[in-house]
Amino acid sequence: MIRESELILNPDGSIYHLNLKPEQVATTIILVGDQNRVARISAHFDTIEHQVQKREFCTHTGTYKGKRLTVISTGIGPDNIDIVINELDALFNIDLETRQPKKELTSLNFIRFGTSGSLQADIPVDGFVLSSHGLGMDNMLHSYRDIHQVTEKEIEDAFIKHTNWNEHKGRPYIVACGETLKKKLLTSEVFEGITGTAPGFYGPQGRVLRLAVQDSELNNKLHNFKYNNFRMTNLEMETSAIYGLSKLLGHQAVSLNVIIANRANGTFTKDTKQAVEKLIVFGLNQIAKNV
Ligand code: R1P
Repeated sequence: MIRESELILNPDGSIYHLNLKPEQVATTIILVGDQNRVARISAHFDTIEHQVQKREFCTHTGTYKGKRLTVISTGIGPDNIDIVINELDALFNIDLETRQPKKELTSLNFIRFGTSGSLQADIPVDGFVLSSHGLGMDNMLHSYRDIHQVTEKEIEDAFIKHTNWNEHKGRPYIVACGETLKKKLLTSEVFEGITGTAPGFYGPQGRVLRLAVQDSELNNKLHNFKYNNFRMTNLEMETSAIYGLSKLLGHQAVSLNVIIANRANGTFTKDTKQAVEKLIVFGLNQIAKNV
């Protein structure tokens, strides 16, 4: 039995941070960073059956073209992903009455609709990137025991060597996307590659305002890193954590990002709202058709 201090429920029986009960969540879940993006996605739904918000975690569940979907905001960063994926998994795979893991597990689909910075000049602002892998520079996954079962050690070692990675920043971890889900979402208009997940927006992504960074060449090294047919396409703050926890828990995850900044040529999208809207329309249609 999982104790009350470990699996925290609110007085109404909902799970602690997300404020959700099992019947309020669909098995296909869209994850976004920005809480205001949730209503922009559910504005496309045919119906909305449930809405709730606690802190940065805003959730709408409804149907799109007849398919039941949940969209939830994670806020920024891998630490929030730890909360969101664990609590969503618990809603399906732990009996909240008996506080025991269920014998029959439900596998969920997690699809991130995010914004991101491109590391390659030929992946332009307003373009879409599907993350073949999440490359975590954030350390979150190292708190879990069995990560070697889901991480790609050979690519990690090649990356550590290529970047001369500073061990004080912890070992980068790499996890592949959910292959079955990827096949349902990828089209020829989407770039594919390794997405770097950073534990911060400025220094951890090589942005210098007033503080010097530990490795001023890091973004160049990321730009040049290749492994077999894959290169690093983009940088953001959630994908590796989503991929790592999803795989450990037996779920499928794919991250789709629209590029709003191009770090290689210094450009920024003319209209962030429009760029995100384009991704929403593309992503929802792919889900309705194929997932
Ligand atoms: C930083 O501005 C935030 O934007 C990106 C990063 O991953 C980080 O969360 O994604 P979202 O627009 O999905 O939040």
